[in-house]
Amino acid sequence: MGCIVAKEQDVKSQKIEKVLKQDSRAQARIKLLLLGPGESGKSTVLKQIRLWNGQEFGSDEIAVAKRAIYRNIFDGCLSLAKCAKKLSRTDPSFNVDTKGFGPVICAFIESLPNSSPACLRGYRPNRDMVVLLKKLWEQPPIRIVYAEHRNSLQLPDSTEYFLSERIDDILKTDYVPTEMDIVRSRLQTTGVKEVQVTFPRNMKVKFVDVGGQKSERARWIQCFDGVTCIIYVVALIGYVRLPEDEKAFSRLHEALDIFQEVLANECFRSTSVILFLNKRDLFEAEIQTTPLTVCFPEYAGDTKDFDECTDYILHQFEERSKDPERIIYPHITCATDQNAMSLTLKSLKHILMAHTFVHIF
Ligand SMILES: Nc1nc2c(ncn2[C@@H]2O[C@H](COP(=O)(O)OP(=O)(O)OP(=O)(O)O)[C@@H](O)[C@H]2O)c(=O)[nH]1
Ligand SMILES: [Mg+2]
Repeated sequence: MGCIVAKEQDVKSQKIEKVLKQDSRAQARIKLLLLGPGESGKSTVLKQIRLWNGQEFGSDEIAVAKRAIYRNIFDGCLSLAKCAKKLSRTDPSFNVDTKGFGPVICAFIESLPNSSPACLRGYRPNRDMVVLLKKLWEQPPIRIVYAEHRNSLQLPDSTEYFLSERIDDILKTDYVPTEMDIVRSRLQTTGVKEVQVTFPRNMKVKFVDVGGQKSERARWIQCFDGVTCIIYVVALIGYVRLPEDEKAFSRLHEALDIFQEVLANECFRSTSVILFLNKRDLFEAEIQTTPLTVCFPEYAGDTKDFDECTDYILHQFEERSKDPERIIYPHITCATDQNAMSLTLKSLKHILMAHTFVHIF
């Protein structure tokens, strides 16, 4: 059955591609806008789109990613160390193994110019610093803080990946980040980034990636003209994360509010929306210990059932659309998983082609 549907889809796509090939005017009009709150995974999705399309990372991007990885490790460790230090003073039950832990954490914090976020803005940790951070990560109290407090600390999502799985390679003097390391690295987007992608069979699509942090969202309006489709990316794990804007209850609520605002914009009255409910891996693990009711107290389903929980969240997004005619295409994604993403992107291509076809002719 699935095979027949796929075959029909392929035949349909081929017909549309033929028309697109003949009409360069149509090709130029395909513009996809990636929207969503900060850290939801927009730039990661775009990296996967490029890789899927055979566009490798250039040497400049690799160098930037290497610096970002050092900095991600640093940011993660700094938050953990500060939290551990605070707990060791304020929480008598926090079991600090002073042998090793005290000196390592002190050496780390003392080695910094000044640990306030403003002073560290342009700070670039070097390899020696990363050697120290590896030692810090190995301290049992740091691992306790990571296990018990990571959601409230806003750590970079790849902290554990870099420090547990990749640290030995990262510390090699000739280390060059792998594709996966680059996908896992976190560099906040500022301004508007455009990437032109030529899909197989000569389908040209312009992807526009914007920064999702509150300070960046004011710029979104510049990109609202001529959008074929929006990909709205939201991190499911946001149900246990603090919002950037204190008015919202959680990061997921913040994502819902922004989604509603986007849909209400006149420019998008007839724009299709593809919704990526992202970071499924983190969400799937987290619901085993933290119920969805911490974020949605009215949720009455099984709190450990992934499908039930994600259906409920999807329904919350659908409810924010006031237009019953609007089609929202949902996908549950893990943007760091290359295989899973290639399936999602295949179906994105079909949606896009069908939509563009309807839109133009
Ligand atoms: N575990 C996991 N990490 C993810 C996933 N998607 C993205 N990430 C990581 O989340 C971090 C933030 O992703 P970005 O793509 O930079 O987020 P963004 O939405 O572009 O953020 P802004 O540029 O600030 O708007 C990166 O370290 C990614 O590797 C996912 O599905 N699972
Ligand atoms: Mg980004």
